Amino acid sequence: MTKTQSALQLARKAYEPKLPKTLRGAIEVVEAGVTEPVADKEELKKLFPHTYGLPILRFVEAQEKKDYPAINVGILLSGGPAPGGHNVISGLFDGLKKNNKDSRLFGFILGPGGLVNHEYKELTAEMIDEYRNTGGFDIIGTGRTKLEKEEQFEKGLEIMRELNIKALVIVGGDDSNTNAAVLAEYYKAKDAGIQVIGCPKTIDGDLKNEVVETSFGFDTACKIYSEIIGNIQRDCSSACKYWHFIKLMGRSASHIALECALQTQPNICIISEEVAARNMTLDDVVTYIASVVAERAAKGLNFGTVLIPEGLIEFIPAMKKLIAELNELLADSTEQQTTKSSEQRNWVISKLSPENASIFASLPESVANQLTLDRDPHGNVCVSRIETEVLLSSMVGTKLAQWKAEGKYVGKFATQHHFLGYEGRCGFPSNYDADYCYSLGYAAAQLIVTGKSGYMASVRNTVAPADEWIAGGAPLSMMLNMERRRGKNHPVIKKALVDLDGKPFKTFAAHRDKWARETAFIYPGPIQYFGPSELCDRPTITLQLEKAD
Ligand code: FBP
Repeated sequence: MTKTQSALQLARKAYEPKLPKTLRGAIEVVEAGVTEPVADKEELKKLFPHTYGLPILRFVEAQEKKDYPAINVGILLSGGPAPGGHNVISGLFDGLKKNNKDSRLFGFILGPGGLVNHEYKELTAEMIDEYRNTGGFDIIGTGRTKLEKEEQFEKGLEIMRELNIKALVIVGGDDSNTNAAVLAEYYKAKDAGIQVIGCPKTIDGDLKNEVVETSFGFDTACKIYSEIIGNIQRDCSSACKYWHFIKLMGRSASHIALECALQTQPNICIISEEVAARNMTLDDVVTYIASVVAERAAKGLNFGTVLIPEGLIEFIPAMKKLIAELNELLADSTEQQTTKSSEQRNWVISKLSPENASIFASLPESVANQLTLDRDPHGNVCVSRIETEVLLSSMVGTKLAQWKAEGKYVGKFATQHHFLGYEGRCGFPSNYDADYCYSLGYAAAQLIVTGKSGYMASVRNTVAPADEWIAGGAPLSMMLNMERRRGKNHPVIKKALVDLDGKPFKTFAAHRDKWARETAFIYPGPIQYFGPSELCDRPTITLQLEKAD
């Protein structure tokens, strides 16, 4: 039985993603000079002897089309979904077929686990056509298995040899592209004949550098969240009775919160990176929010919006130290931990340093418990499960009650809580993400047919019309540095945090006091897919500001 499809799904099927001019005809590769990683050069040179120092690649129009042999390629989607993944697959498929119609594409099921467990399906034209320009990763699914053990690499090799696969595309965030870098090095060192290409995905927007200007999905997710924030703000300024505390996904970096603030002009937006740079305590953050609430209340405005990045807790310096010690303790500990949460709490307190033990003991029980929950396979705290919006609003409530008793505040403080996360990760990709992802997939195909490995597909200059986008490849090794994970030093791709000297933050900082005092809300409305380019193809404000120079 054919599945019922929505009117938009049917209409989007017909959408033809825009490709850069240089990818449309015959293509040639141009190499720039050798590259170096951002830090820890000597250590990384030793760990990645075969893929260290590769040149940046750029595709240009060629005079004549080259013939490439048919090739079998595998693809896997890794980590959280992000709008546009299906277009990476369709761009890769079309790019491979353009070079040789006998090339084949295999998808590994549920992420890296599918490669290791030999679960796959061949992706045919009919299957891919069903998913063009749709959100989600459901064509093959995704997972967070970390590829780190030699036996996993060997299991992968086994199935790829069986399917005669010569290249593997790993679509993921910083951790998954770290996997891609490690795998590329391993297969090159072994002369296994398998190329590995990464692709920058994550709604978090923290996988970017001089050659990768954004990760796909960030654009759509921010537009979806901004639509919802705008709707909440309109309700807020209609009913005039609630303070809305809105937590936004984004694991570590505050790019999503910042972009949504630029799109919607809330009364308050906390930027974790600023909290860390200013060495702020939890109480400082609470006092700042309470002051804005009190200032507005004095003018009779007992309503407003507060945007909170989900990673905030980890950026408060004292909390960061606590989490680092908890990570080591929970990674190393072989001691039996009891299941009752009060006993678990006491056990943790008894093991922590006195300074961290006292902070841990002072936290509300629910937050303390959330901090000791299982880590993800990469050793990260599952920040999306920590209810920071509830923690902050209750602490603000307590502070305001104190101020009221002291006669410093007169007003009403009623709250609503929201967590915007999963509702933005699988939306229909915006035109920007649909075009960007299709181009990334197409660029990956070109890297593969030209024999490259250890590269991330890259498409730049995306604030310009798609015609002028610059496609190529960025060496994964240039993005690595050494970081402490689960109690040990590991090579990982450096996360791009919000740059406090960058234009997006400075623009926000220049306006936030006005947005706090006044009600200057903006209502972005839903993503537009059909209509004039200025309405439908516009990139994020973050990207526009970053590229404005
Ligand atoms: P990726 O970095 O894998 O793209 O994950 C993004 C993200 O949505 C984060 O914003 C969030 O903290 C996390 O995934 C939630 O993970 P999960 O899907 O496992 O609940």
